[in-house]
Formats: sequence, C-alpha cells, structure tokens
Amino acid sequence: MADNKTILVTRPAMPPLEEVMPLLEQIWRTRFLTNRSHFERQLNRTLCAEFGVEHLVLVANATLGLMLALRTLRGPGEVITTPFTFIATPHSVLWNNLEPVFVDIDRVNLGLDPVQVERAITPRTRAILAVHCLGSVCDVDALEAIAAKHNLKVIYDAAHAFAMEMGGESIVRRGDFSVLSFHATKVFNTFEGGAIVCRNAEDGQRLDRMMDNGISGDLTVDELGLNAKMNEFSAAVGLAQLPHVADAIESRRRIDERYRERLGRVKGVSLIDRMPGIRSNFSYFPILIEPEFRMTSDELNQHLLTKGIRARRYFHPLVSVQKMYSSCRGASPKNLPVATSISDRILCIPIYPGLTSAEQDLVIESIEG
Ligand code: T4K
Repeated sequence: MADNKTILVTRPAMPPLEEVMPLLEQIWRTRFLTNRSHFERQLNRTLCAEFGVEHLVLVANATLGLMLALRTLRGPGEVITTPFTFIATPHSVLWNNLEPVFVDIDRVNLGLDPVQVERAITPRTRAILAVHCLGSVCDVDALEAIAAKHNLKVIYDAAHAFAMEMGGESIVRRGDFSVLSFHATKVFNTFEGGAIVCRNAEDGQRLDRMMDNGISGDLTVDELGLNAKMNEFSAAVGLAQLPHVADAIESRRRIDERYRERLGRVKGVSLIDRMPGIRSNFSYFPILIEPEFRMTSDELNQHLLTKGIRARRYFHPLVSVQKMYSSCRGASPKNLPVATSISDRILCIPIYPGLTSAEQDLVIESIEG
C-alpha cells in the first residue's frame, strides 16, 4: 500500500457510490449472488451491444479467460506467442499442456511480428496467441492472413484493449477469440473480471459451459471445465462503470497529449507513436529510455521513486527469460532482439483520470531533470 502522497502508475476508476448502491441493494434484497444471475446477464448483453458482437462469455478474470479460450484447441502442440506481455499470457498456454513458442515483436505496435510468426510455424503449431499491448494494436490483418493460410486459430489477449477500435470497429471483433481483462487497473473494471469474445456461436456455447465446470443446461457434463463465473457484485460494478468510460478515456487522452508535447522534446526519451486508424484507450503511457539519456530506465524508475512517483516497467523482464520459460523454443534473447531492447528501455509512467496537472508536471519535470 502506498501513502496518499505517492503518485501511482494507475488508480482504479470508481463509479459514484450513489449509482452503485441501488444495484447492491437489489443484490442484498434478492440474494442472487452468482451463477449467471440478473446483473451478469445484463452486463453481457450490454457489452455485446457495445462491441457489436453476438457471443461473449463473462469470466472472473482474464487469466481464466485465456486458459479457457486455449482449451478449445484440444492439445497437444505449440502456440506462437509474444515474450513482451504479462506472465498470465504464457501461463495460460502451459496450463493447457501446450508449448509456448516465442517470436519477436514489431517495434512500432509492440505486438507479434508477422514475419517472425510465419517463420516459426511448424506442423505442431496450433494457434497464434497475440497481445494488443499497452494501448497499441498488433497487425491483425497480417496475423489473420497467416493463420488462414496455415489453418491456425488466432487468439488475442486483449486484456488492455477495452474500447479500442480499428477502422471504427471494436478490435475485439477480430480473431477467433479476444480475451479482455476487467481488473482494477484496467480502463474498465469490475474489480476483478474479464470476458471472452467468440467469433462463432458454437465456441460461444462451448465456452459458456466450460466456464461453469462444463455443465450443460440439463446437468450433463461432456467436457472438462472450471469455475470462472463472474459474480453479481462485479457485474453490478461493471454496469455502474460503463456510463463513465468515455469520459475516463477522454481524460486519459488529454494526459497522453500533454505528455507527448512535453516529453517528445526530451533528449533520450522516445515515445510509442500513435497508430493511424486506431482509436486507443490511452490505458498506459510507455516511454523508452535511449542510451543518450542521463540514466537507464531502471535508474530513472528509482529516481522517480525518490520524488514520490511509482512508475512501472511493463513489461520487464520479458516473460521468456523467466526460468520456467527460458528453455522454450524461441526464448533465447538472440531470437528476440526487438522485444529485448524495448523491454530493457521501457518505463510506464502514471496515467489515469484524476491525475492532476500539478502531479503530471512533477512527473514531467522529474524526467526532464
Ligand atoms: N494479459 C495481459 C497482457 C495482462 O496485462 C494481464 C494483466 C492479463 C493478461 C491477466 O489479466 P487478469 O487475470 O488480471 O484479469 C497488474 C494486474 O494485476 C494485472 O491485471 C495486469 N495485467 C498487470 C499488467 O498489472 P501489478 O502487479 O502491476 O498491479 P499492482 O497491484 O502493482 O497495481 C498497479 C498500481 O495500481 C499500483 O501502483 C497501485 C494501483 N492500484 C492497484 C490495485 C490493484 C490501486 O490503486 N488499487 C488497486 O486496487 O499487476
């Protein structure tokens, strides 16, 4: 826990308490707390409309969502994925007894590099697990073209991608599955939570059963599942959050713009370019610390701490250097020069609605030196 003065990398969005209370009172009155009850169904319908999709499964968190989406592959085999991500991404592969294969990322969008993906495909490859990272979108057209050519599934870890759009459409409409996180630190949160968006009805119905221990309506159990259900409290919080998301993203956009204006001029600091045709959610503000800067990204992180600013090094170290992944195919840093270089240089600085101009000035001035 940080003291009140520390400027944190993010703060959770909280809906006004008076808007949550009537929903909580309803839960207390009806005593329906979970098992796909009223608010869970309402949030599901609302999000389907929001994303323009038909098949969505709400889950208790994105880690379980990824595990379930990958379970549809029916192992064994390899899954091509990125080293530049949160550890839940490769963990979801291992939980399914599948083998992660790491390939390098694109230096502009921070997602999987399609050329490297195609080179890594073997007869054992089952799927591509790509991540829309830190407010960018990976090269979905190229990745999906490769997947179609080699008859592979595409699963997007869209944990960071709520409300992100490409060509005016929600990015979670892409791929066979997109898995969102509604964790406290995300642009839209249900305290803990997530969703799996499925392209087709068959997968949607299957995942709907699998997230409830594989039980179908008539209590038949035909396949392995687990309990990944979203509870009514989380669903109610989500419904109360939704009307405020657009304003929150607009606040983030303004903070992003101010950082870009000021930090874009600092020698030795590189920014991740905004992508044409993509509507970002401004969920993170990563900066890259170049050799000509007066210190390394680690040293800058420590320096910011002395000023009461807690930045975070998402994602450093790469997941592929963790001991349990370092012997996987493709995990050698030599195979991952772009991801290694970005991970060595990255620092995510505070961005969230409610970050005051004075606090933002302190962050900027502490970096300017
Ligand atoms: N795929 C990707 C690409 C992901 O990034 C993630 C999760 C997942 C999959 C899996 O999604 P979930 O299964 O979680 O739904 C956080 C989150 O725990 C994690 O959800 C997230 N990615 C990851 C990138 O970051 P930490 O260790 O950075 O969180 P923490 O507790 O340090 O929080 C960051 C800051 O936020 C702190 O400075 C304090 C502030 N904070 C945090 C919480 C939880 C608050 O002010 N209030 C809070 O309640 O992991």
